[in-house]
Amino acid sequence: MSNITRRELAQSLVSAAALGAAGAAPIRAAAEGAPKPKARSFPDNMVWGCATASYQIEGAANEDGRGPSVWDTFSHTPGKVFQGDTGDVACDSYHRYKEDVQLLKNLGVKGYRMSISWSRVFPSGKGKVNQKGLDYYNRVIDELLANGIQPYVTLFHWDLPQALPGGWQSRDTSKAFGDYAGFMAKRLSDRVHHFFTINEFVCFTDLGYGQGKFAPGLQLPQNELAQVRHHGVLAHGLGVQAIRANGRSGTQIGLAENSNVYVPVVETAEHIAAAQRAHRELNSPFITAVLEGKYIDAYLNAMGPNAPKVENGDMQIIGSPIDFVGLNVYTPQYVRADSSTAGYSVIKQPTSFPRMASEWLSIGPECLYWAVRNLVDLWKVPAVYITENGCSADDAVTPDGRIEDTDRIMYLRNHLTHLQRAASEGYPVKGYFLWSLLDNFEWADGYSKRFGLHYVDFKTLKRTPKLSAEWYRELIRRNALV
Ligand code: PNW
Repeated sequence: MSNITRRELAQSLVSAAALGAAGAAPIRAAAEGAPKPKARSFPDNMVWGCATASYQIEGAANEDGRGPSVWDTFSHTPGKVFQGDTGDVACDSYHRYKEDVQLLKNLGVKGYRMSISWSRVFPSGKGKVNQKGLDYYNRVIDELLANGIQPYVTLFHWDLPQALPGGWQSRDTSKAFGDYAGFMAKRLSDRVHHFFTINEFVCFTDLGYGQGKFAPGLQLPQNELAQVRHHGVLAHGLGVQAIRANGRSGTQIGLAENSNVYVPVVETAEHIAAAQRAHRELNSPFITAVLEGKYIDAYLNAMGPNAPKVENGDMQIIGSPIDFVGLNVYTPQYVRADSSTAGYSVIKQPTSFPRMASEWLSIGPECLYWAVRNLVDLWKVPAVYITENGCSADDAVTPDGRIEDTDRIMYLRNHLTHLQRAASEGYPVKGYFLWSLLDNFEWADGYSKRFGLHYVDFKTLKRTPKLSAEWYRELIRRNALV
């Protein structure tokens, strides 16, 4: 106390008094129904939306000529997915897509992020096209547009055609992805203006081929895993080039990536710089490689003899210019500056750190702000979409059929407060896609974890809007925090 001078104390009292005087007016104005102060608003052209993915919602796994994907094989392998759940039926969106478009319309969203099942369109991953599979996506896209909703299309959300030999261990899969991406751009870019090449590299590479928790369930040694990652980013680059070559001019191309988000422990210059450095170095196999067109020394040194084998021209392909970056943001990692060689360290979360219903989903809403800020400060990205954010919750149905998910609203409200901060500081936030429209097949957790704004009864497939759907509709209507 004695270190605070009288002058400082007096000054803070003066400013508190001034705030009090100025503060009186807005309180009256709000009570009179005046517009919300700008401080809570989002940019005028903000695209509000919801996100889903093909294998998680479509079902109809064996219909109209769809070929199996690695997730069909994996989910049908005993012991791989919670209680043996599969995506055979999922939310049956294949047949109920019109109803789902009405759910979107009722929310008032401008955009819908959906993914294409590669093996529905190319049952063998390449070669002969399955017209009936393509027709399904034409119907969905036309239905969205007829309801004033723009489709934002992800080309690969983990459901790799089973028929591709070697999966992502093979470089040919990257080439097959490029061909498929070019084909889809040719067929859809008259109506689809935004494409995401690939969703979340780390999940289908490290979780699929390293830890074995996701399809195809392998546990490869480090050098082979590094090659799988390399084929993932190479596929992205080939996809970007193919969409540019085959899509209409003006088609916007990006990816949907879940970079680790490094949050400075305290907002001081040194911790902010440390978090930014961690962001670049600890995301080096993926977003750093894509945006810099190289594997930085931090990655190559860490991998040593296990570093990926890179062919001539690969890095240029991987670094092909993109129009925007999509970020899937769920959890924070806290970083502080220190005197180690790296100059920073990532702090272990205490066991009491709050979480949502999924074990991995710790709650640190400021991660939404730092995800955007680190990305844009590091690489001057011109446009950012939040392509996923949302949470699992222990949703219960009341006797009169309501789902009062106040915890999900808490999660979303707090995250969006930090997105609003990023936008109001001038970071180029263009849109937000909430994960997810519906409860759905949550990968290895099967149907046990619910992320939807709409509750799905997996026996009847009935959809019921949760309280969070009502809340999101109001936020969209105001284009401001609620
Ligand atoms: C993302 N983790 O996956 C996916 O893009 C969605 O398909 C998925 O349903 C959603 O987030 C919710 O999980 C993740 O273990 C899966 O850290 C697992 C993790 C992160 C993201």
